[in-house]
Amino acid sequence: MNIKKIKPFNKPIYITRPLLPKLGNVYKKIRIIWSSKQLTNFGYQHKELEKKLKKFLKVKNISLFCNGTAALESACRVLKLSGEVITTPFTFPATLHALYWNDIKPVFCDIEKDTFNLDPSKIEALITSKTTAIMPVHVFGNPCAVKKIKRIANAHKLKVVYDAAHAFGVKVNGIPIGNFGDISMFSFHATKVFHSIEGGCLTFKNKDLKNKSDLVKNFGIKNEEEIVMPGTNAKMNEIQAAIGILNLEILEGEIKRRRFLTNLYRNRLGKIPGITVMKDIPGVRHNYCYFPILINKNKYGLSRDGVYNGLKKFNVFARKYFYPLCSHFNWYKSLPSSNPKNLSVAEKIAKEVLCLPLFGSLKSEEVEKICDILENPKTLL
Ligand code: T4K
Repeated sequence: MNIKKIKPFNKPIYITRPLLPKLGNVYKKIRIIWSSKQLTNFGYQHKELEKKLKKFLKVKNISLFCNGTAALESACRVLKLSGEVITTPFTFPATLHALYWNDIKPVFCDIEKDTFNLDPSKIEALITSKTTAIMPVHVFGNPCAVKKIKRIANAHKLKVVYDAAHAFGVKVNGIPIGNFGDISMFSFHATKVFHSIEGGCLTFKNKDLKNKSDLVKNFGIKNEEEIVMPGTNAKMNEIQAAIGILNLEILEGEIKRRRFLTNLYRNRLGKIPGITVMKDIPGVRHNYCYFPILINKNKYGLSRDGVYNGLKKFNVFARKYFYPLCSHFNWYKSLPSSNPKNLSVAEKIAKEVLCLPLFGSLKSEEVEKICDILENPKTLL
């Protein structure tokens, strides 16, 4: 096969670029905030965003946060989780950090090879008398096996906290994803499909959990004279909330564009031996937050790391989400559940996965060119 001569991109192509509302609309919002002089502590923008998100996510209760990590840490606190929590090693470090800062020991469970999510058939064997909860992650926005996880949690009286950082706007058989488990956490970081620069939220069925969570994020202050619990400061400010409101208005266009680009990638890369692309799951409304591929070194002729480094020469900055596994962190690697033998699927996927650039302002020609580069592994050498 002839190797096509392909020139590097003349500007870096990153894994993502943030959704940006029109600057004129941002100015208008800033003018309103400036004239109100209320910059944080539950002002008008905060209230508006909370109302709009509750409607958009179709959840009973919601509490906004300054970021997703603080939200997840607070979720553990309001549920009083302790002892051991069963979770996945194939996630961003923040999932595990939320447990660490609550003095909770993670128990790592292997993942499914098709969704990269916690494998429900392996959860029960890990439950002990110390287990208080399951913390699954909807990795890359693919929903976890929510029904099976619910059945296991009910049978063993465990709480379920979903790390839904990637899953904003996802639905399972018409049910918006924030309705599963006791609590779900969404991240609104600039790299997410929907964002407020930094930010996040918790969603709950139980109003009491929302009330507690509203207290926890504001130092435990009930009123000027009553501090009812030890809290933290994890509030979303007015500028974050205003950006969230503006981005919510343009989100559908972003998801539509990402779906188009995802299909462009899938049509081209799905035909290349050694490259596996993920498919849409029947009954799921996806948000197309990431475009992960798996690279089988033997069949493709080049390793994942070879592709990652090769793409850099073309000014393409793909990311190895999620490598290394969290079970490899120094402070976790000696746990019995970190034994690679018990995490064989996660170990394999972490070595093969690569997320390619995907964002609304990415051009079709840029996706086509990335596919041209990947079509022949020798191009990457
Ligand atoms: N749980 C899960 C499963 C998560 O994935 C995350 C966060 C969390 C919990 C915690 O939620 P937060 O506390 O963050 O709300 C990024 C994000 O910082 C992080 O939010 C995200 N997951 C993770 C998957 O990705 P990095 O270290 O890879 O980001 P960084 O700075 O290398 O950015 C990636 C690329 O994005 C850059 O190369 C360029 C582009 N970019 C980035 C930023 C920040 C921009 O174009 N503009 C920007 O402002 O972690």
